[in-house]
Amino acid sequence: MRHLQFITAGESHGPGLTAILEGLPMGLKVDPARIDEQLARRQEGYGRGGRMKIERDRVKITGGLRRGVTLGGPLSLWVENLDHANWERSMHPEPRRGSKKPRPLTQPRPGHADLAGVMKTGTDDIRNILERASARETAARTAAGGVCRLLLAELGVEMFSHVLSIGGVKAQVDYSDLAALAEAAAGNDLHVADEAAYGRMKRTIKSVWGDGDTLGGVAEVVVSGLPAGLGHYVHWERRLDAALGQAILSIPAVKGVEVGPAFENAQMRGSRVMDTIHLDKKSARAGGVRYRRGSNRMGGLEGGMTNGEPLILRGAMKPISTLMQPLASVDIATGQPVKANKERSDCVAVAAMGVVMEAMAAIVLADAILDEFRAATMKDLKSAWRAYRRQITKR
Ligand code: EPS
Repeated sequence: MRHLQFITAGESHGPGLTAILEGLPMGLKVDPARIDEQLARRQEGYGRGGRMKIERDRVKITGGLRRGVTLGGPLSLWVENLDHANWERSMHPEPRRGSKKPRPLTQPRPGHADLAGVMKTGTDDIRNILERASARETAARTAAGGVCRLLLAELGVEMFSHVLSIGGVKAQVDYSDLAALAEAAAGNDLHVADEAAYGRMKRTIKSVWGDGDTLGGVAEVVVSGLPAGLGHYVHWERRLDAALGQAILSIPAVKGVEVGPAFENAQMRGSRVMDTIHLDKKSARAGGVRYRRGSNRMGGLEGGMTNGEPLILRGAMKPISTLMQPLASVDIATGQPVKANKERSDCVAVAAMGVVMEAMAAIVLADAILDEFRAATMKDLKSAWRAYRRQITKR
């Protein structure tokens, strides 16, 4: 990131999570209720485990805001872990006299950070790794992304996510009306726009959950309202697709990222893939841009820049690595073959991953916009944004 700085702190069963966002302009209205909506969406979805019944994620803003408006300094956000009350003995941050050392966890789970973390650090307790590696941290990202989303909304940039597949069950998606797609996806807990697929996904989850097994899937973020030209073609690290790709891949359990239907495009001829360029006289007469594209197979990005079409990003999430019927592992203390540790977890969290993808995309896009327009206040940012939008209609 070139302008915003963003960092989180906190463990899965510690007192809570902190996010700090630095580089926001002065004058952004931040209503915590709007951030809580995103935190609640991240908790949704059939297939989430017992933890989500305990938590009621809410943000508390502890710095950078005065009477609901940013001051331009670092914004500090706090999300409490209600479950900490049940983990006090093992996870209290301060040393406590007379408090016994908890029994170490020694059976690494395939697919989680457990074993590589042990080998990296030499710790004898896997909990020292998994507490921070846990996807619980994405609650803090969702809060920070929720703030960036408010900045984007003031510029007319909106986003939603929806689930394309879970455990091999695919949704049929109609892209002709994005507002209808967003509405349909918001209509259920799995964020699936296809009702028939929703039923099949639930049945698949139920059966796999009953086997003590887990599932993954694919979710997609759609962002509209971005003008052409954000990002850059000149250097690898300024290409917006690269920044977005890194942000999506940084989400725990995400092993693949796609801009538009990239893997499908790779199987096709160029003549069927490129988004043809046409004159749009109606838009030009109404003061809009004078180009329209015949399709959006580039996912809204060309040459590392937005091209004015909706931005479409997909993330592939591997099945959750904590299995209730655990797989083969080796005890790091005894060296004996064992079954992996069973830690309370989810069966599937693809809908949640979609919400976290939105948050990460919002952070990267806010950064790209602030980098492009360098403004100390929201007022200046909006006027630079409006001027740019006017300018590109003349090109
Ligand atoms: C959680 C994500 C998962 C859950 C966690 C809450 O994290 P992990 O990467 O560790 O599997 O397992 O819940 C628990 C650790 C628990 O005690 O249930 C989240 O997204 O909030």
